[in-house]
Amino acid sequence: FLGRKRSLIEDSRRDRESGSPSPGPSRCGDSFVFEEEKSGKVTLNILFALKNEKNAGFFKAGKVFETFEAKLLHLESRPSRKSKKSGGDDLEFFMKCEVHCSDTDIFINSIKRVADDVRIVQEEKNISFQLFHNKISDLDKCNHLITKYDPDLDQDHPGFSDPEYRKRRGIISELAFKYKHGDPLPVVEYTPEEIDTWREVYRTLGGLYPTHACRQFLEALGQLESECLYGEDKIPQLGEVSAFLKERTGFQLRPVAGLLSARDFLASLAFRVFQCTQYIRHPSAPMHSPEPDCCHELLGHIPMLADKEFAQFSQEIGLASLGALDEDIEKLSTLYWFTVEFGLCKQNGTVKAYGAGLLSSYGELLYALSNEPQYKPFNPIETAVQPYQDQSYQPVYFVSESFEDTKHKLRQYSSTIQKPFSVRYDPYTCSMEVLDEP
Ligand code: HBI
Ligand code: NLE
Ligand code: FE
Repeated sequence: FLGRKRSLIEDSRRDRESGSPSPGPSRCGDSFVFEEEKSGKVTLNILFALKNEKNAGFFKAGKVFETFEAKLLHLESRPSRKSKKSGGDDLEFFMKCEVHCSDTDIFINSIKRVADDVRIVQEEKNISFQLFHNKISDLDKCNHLITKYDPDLDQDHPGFSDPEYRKRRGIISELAFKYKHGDPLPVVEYTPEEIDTWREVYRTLGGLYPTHACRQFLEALGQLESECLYGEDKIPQLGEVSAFLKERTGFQLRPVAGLLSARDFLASLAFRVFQCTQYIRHPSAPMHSPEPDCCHELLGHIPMLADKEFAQFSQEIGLASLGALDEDIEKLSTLYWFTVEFGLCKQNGTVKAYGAGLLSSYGELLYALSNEPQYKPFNPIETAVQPYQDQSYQPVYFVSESFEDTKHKLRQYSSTIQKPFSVRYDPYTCSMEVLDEP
C-alpha cells in the first residue's frame, strides 16, 4: 500500500517535470498545459543604487552579469532621490534580466556585494506550467496524495502503533485508488468497533449542534436524519449520501485515500465533486483528528454541501483554482481553510459555526465558540495570507457577515487572480468551457 502511495506522489512529480516546451497555452491530450516561457530560466526585475565615488560599480555589476551569463533585457538609470537629498549625485539602475533558476540566489547576493539598496521588484516565474483538467472524468488523474499526518509514517498519529488500524486503513485506501469516475461508490462494511467510534462522535457533537451550528447545517442534518440516512447506529455509505446531495445541489462524491494536494482537491470542487475519505479516525481520539476521516466528511461537509448557496461558494473556489499559479493555489487553499473548514458566521446576532473542521470536532467546536480564540472579520486579502494550524485548534477564526457577503467578497478576490484563461463549467456535459482571454 505504501509503495502505491509513493508511486502516486512520484507520478505527480513526473507530471510537473515533463511539460511541453512550447510557450503559451496548448492542447496536450485531454488537458491544457500552460507554460509561460522556456523552463529553467527566471526573469528578474532588479533595482539598485551605485555610489558615484565607487565609479567602477557599474562595471562590477556587469562582471556579475557576465559570470552568471545573465541576459540583459532592459536597462534604465535615474538620479537617486535618496542621494540627491544629501547633496550627492548617485545613480539608481533598473535592470530586467534573465538568469538560470538555480543561480537566482547567488546572482542576487553577488549584485548586493557591488551595489546598494538592491531590490527585486518583481520575479516572473517561468518555470511553472499548469495541468488543467477539463472534463469530470479527468478527476481520475487528480490523485496526488500528500503524506502529512499518515498513520504509516507519522509517529504522532494515534494509529501509528496499531497494526490492525493501519491494515484497515490500507484496505479502505485501496478502494479509493482503484475507483474510476462512473464506478459505483465503494461500500465499506464497518466493524462494530468503528461504529462505536461513529456513535460517540455523533452523540457528543449532536449535543452541541443546536447551539453551535449554523441554520443551514441544522436544516440539512434534520433532512438526513428524517430520511434515515444519518443516525448514530450506522455509518452512512457514500453512495446514498452522494445521491442525496446530487438531488439538492448537484454535488457528488468520489472516494479518496487521504489528503490530496490542494490543486487536485480544489479542482474537483470546480466540477461539484467532493473528494471523500472513507476510513474512520482512531478510537483513542474521537473528539479531534488533524486529518479528514468519514466523520469529518459526513458530519462536517455533507450537510453544508446540501445548501445551494454554500455549494455554489465551494464550486467557485474550485473554479478560481483552475490554471492558477502555485502561489495563488496556496492562497485559495488558505481561504478554503478559513471558510469551508473553519469558518464562523453571524446569524441573528450570534456567531455560529459553518466550517466542516469545526462541525466534526467536539473539542474544536467548543473551543471556537468560547471566548479564548481571536476573531477577525472575513476579508479575502487578509484571510488568504493568515498562517494556519493543521495539527491542533486554530488560534484565529474569521467571521462572515453572511454567506452572501462572503461569496461576493470571494468572487471579487478571484477576479484579481492572474490566469492564462478563464473557464465556465457546463453542467450539461460536465466539462469546462475555456474562454481564451480572462
Ligand atoms: N484532501 N482528501 C482531502 N480532504 C480535504 O479536506 C483536503 C485535502 N487536501 C487539501 C485540503 N483539504 C485543504 O487544506 C485545502 O488545501 C484545499
Ligand atoms: N479536526 C477535524 C476533526 O476532528 O474532525 C478534521 C479537520 C480536517 C481538515
Ligand atoms: Fe475537510
